[in-house]
Amino acid sequence: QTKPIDLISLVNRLDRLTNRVPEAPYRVLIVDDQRAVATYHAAVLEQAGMRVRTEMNPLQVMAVLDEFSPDVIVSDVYMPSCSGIELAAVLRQQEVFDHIPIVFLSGEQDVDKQISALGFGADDFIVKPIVPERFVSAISARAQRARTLSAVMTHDGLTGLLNHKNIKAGVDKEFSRGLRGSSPVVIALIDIDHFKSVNDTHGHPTGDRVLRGLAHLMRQRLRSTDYIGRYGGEEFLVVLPDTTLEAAEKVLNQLREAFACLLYQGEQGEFSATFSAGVAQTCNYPDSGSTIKAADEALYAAKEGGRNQVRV
Ligand code: GH3
Ligand code: MG
Ligand code: MG
Ligand code: MG
Repeated sequence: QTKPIDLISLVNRLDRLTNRVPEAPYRVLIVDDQRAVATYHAAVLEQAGMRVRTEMNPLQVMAVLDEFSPDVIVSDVYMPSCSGIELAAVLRQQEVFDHIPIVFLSGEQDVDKQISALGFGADDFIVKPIVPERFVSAISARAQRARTLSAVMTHDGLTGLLNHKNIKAGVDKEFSRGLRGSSPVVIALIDIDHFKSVNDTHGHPTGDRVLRGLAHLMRQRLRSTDYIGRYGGEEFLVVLPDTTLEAAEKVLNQLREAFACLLYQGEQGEFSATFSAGVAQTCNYPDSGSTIKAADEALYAAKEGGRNQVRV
C-alpha cells in the first residue's frame, strides 16, 4: 500500500528546490461588534499563521486600514453603529481601499438578503457557523489573489519594478517624510544611453534583456528601504531615503560602473550598455514635482556632458 502524499512537506520541498522566499503572513482585519465572535475567528486565522486585527467599531475601520493595510477584510453584517453593508459601500468609493476584498461573515440564512448585501461591493458571503478549516482556506485564497492582483497593479510587467504611478507615490511619500524628519532624501533619474540604437542594432527583445538586467542590478545593489521604479520606457527613478547627496552620487557611480560591465549577446554580437543619471535632494525643493524636475535637468546635463556619468 502506498503512503498518502503529505502535501505540506511536498510544498516545502518544492519551495526549497525553487528557492522561493516564504510569503509574509496574510493580514486580515475582522470587523464585528461582538468581541467574543471577533476573537474566536481571529484565533482560527492566527492558528493558521495569519496576522489578524479585530475592530469592534466599523467607524474606526478607515483609520485601521491606513495603518494595518490588510489583505482581506472580514466583516459582520449587522452591527449597531454602521452595518457591514454601509461599510462596504463606503470603502468601494475610495480609490485606495477599492481593491481590498471584503468577505461578509454572518448568521444570515436568507439567500436573497445575502445576495443583496453582496451588491454593495463585498466579494463573498460566508454563513456562520463555518468549519474552521474551510474558513481558513476561504480567507487565504482571497488573500493570495488580492496579493497577486495588487502586485500586478503596482509593478511593471517587464522589470518587476514599481510602475510609473507607484514610484511617483513613493517620491511623494518620502518627500513629506523628508519635510518632517531631519534625514535627507535623494531621488535619481536614470536613463540608458543610446538605447534606441541598442534596439535598432540588436533587436527589441535584446533591449528588453538590457532593461531587465539593469532592474536586477538595482535590486541587488540598492537597499531594501530604497524605492526603485520604471519611470518610462528606458528611464528609471529611484528614491534613496536617509541618504546624503554625496552618498547617493557614490552609490549611483558604483551602479553605473557595474552596469557598464554587464555583457549582452545581441543580434550583432556581444555588447554592453551605459546609463546617465541625474540626482537631486528633496530638501532643496518646494515639492516632489520640482525635485523630479531638478533630477531631470541634472540628467540632461549628464547626457550633454557625454553620457555614462552621474550629475547632481
Ligand atoms: P539617449 O542617450 O539620449 O537617452 O538616447 P536614447 O536612444 O536612449 O533615447 P530615445 O528617447 O531616443 O530612445 C529611447 C528608446 O527606448 C526608444 C524606444 O523604442 C526604447 N524603448 C522604450 N521602452 C522600451 C521597452 O520596453 N523595450 C525596448 N526594447 N525598448 C524600449
Ligand atoms: Mg453583529
Ligand atoms: Mg535613453
Ligand atoms: Mg529616455
